[in-house]
Amino acid sequence: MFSPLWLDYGIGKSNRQLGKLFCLETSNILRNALAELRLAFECDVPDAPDVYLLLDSSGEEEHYEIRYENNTIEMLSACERGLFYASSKLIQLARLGKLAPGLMLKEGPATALRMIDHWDNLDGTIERGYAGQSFFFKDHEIIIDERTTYYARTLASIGINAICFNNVNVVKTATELITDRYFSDLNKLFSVFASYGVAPYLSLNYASPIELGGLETADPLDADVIAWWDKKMAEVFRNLPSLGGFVVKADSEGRPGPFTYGRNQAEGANLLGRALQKYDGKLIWRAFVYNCRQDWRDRTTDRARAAYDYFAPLDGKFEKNVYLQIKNGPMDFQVREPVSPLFYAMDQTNLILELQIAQEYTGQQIDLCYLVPMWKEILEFPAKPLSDYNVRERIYRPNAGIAAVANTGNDYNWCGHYLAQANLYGFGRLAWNPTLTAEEILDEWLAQSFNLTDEGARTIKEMQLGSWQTMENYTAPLGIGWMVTPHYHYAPNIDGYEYSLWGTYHRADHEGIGIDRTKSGTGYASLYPSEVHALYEDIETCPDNLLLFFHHVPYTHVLQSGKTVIQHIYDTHFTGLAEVRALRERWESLKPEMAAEVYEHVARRLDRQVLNAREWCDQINTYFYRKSGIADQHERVIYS
Ligand code: GCV
Repeated sequence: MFSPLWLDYGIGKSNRQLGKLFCLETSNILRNALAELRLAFECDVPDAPDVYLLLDSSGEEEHYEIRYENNTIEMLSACERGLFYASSKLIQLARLGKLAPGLMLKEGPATALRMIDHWDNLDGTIERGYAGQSFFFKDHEIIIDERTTYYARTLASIGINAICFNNVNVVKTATELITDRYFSDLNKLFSVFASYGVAPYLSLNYASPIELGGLETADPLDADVIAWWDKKMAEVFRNLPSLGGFVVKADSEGRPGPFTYGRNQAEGANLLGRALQKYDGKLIWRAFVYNCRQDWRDRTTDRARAAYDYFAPLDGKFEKNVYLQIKNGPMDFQVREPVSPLFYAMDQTNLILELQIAQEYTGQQIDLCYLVPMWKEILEFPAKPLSDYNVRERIYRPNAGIAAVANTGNDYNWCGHYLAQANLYGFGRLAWNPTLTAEEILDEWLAQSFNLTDEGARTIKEMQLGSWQTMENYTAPLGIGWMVTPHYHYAPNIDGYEYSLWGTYHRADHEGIGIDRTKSGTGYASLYPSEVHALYEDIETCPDNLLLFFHHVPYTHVLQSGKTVIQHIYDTHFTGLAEVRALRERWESLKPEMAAEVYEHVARRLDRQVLNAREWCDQINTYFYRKSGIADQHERVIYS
């Protein structure tokens, strides 16, 4: 069994009655839309409004209209998926107490592809999974059970329209997902998701021609390789007709790719893009390409530059069905990073923004961290008047999209932490409508997830809203990132990555800290459009929260806040720890109104967060006190 997430229709305003439901067409998606309405409303009630689900080819794909007048509710859309979304909206409005005669609503998603990426392995483990094991794979077999349908419903309820099931690190049996070993079970799995309008995708091993086909090469320009993929795609789509396409991680962290053969990333991606075109398939190619065998002594190679250097010169060179998926920042889902400069350099390429709902570096669903405020900042960067050209404008348009690494597993509560469910909900809602505020999203989620008093809802909302800033306070300071336990990425280890191969350094010595990414350093800052470049290049204008990402400064450097770097480090860490302790205390007030299981579960997570924050606070403060020899102005306890 499992927690209902936000689909417990017993929660929310209770006066929910409809008359008859009419739908002239029939299909799996429409049947599921009707089933959803029947679950959420008491139907066939005399005098209650009748509901019509109507396909109307005049509208835009996935958009819908709801009209409630003369005791009739009409829902119109050009496609079946749109009618499912309209039904979900009707349910949401009713649960929030906002469904009333006179309602006229026209809505549609802001971007075409709204995707969830699972990093599930076929043995049942999940890479960077913090909520149990996979509910798609176990012991190299595919699982189809009550969670399958429930999850498809859940995703569709927030407008997600694509899912990739397996880890982008495709190894061992996962390579065989495109063989007849798995076709039959995959087809069953896919049809569940397709019946909710969620297009199924798989991650692909670039070396498949070698590993499956027995060829000696996977060179994208080799005629035998091209022929092998053509034949393979014919076989795959014959067996998996609902497949939306593939996601590929190539030339990254040990995965094979075109670089092995002296080919560039466009040549590598286009091989697969072309093979997919006949089937209307999409090829999603990840831009997370960098040298993960760097020498820490080398100060000229900058991991932050890598994706830009590889991909920006290739703008306009990708096939029309190839999508480039770019992580939000140039490093890797840190609590604070600048936005990747690639978003401003590839106007002629289909782009997907990749976020991570899984909290790999942001508390692993043990620590509370509501990520929607971070995602909103990313989407809106750079703010006007700095530039008209923000990330949102690049990805909320046709032939573009937004994807995120899932935070779900087979834990009872799906997400490891009950309050981390808000991140899954928030991702879907933001993908649909980026103008929603972080608060509005929480209001919706709370009203559909728990029966709370106004005070209870306000408490959780405030806890969630401040949680990202709190985490930034008690972890790596001023945009420097990392300082985590290598490999696991939870808990502090300040020098853990300092002498490693991964290109993730803080360069702290007794005088100062930070990476010089200006023209006197790696030059990374110059990869941004000119106004943004100027902002970051100049130590006086560089925002405090990214200062150490762009500049190496003495501990005595005075920030825009008026504090020195060292005093900022001490202050934010003491504050962060105090904030986490306050979160733990605030949670006590929820005890009378939360189900005991939920209350206890979150309380235990917050206990662990207090320990984690204390460790971060003390280790960071001690480390920098030892390095700098500068005392805390407020003489708080620093364990020297
Ligand atoms: C799937 C980071 C993670 C890896 C992940 C990789 C990626 O490096 O730590 O576990 O691998 O990102 O996004 O491909």
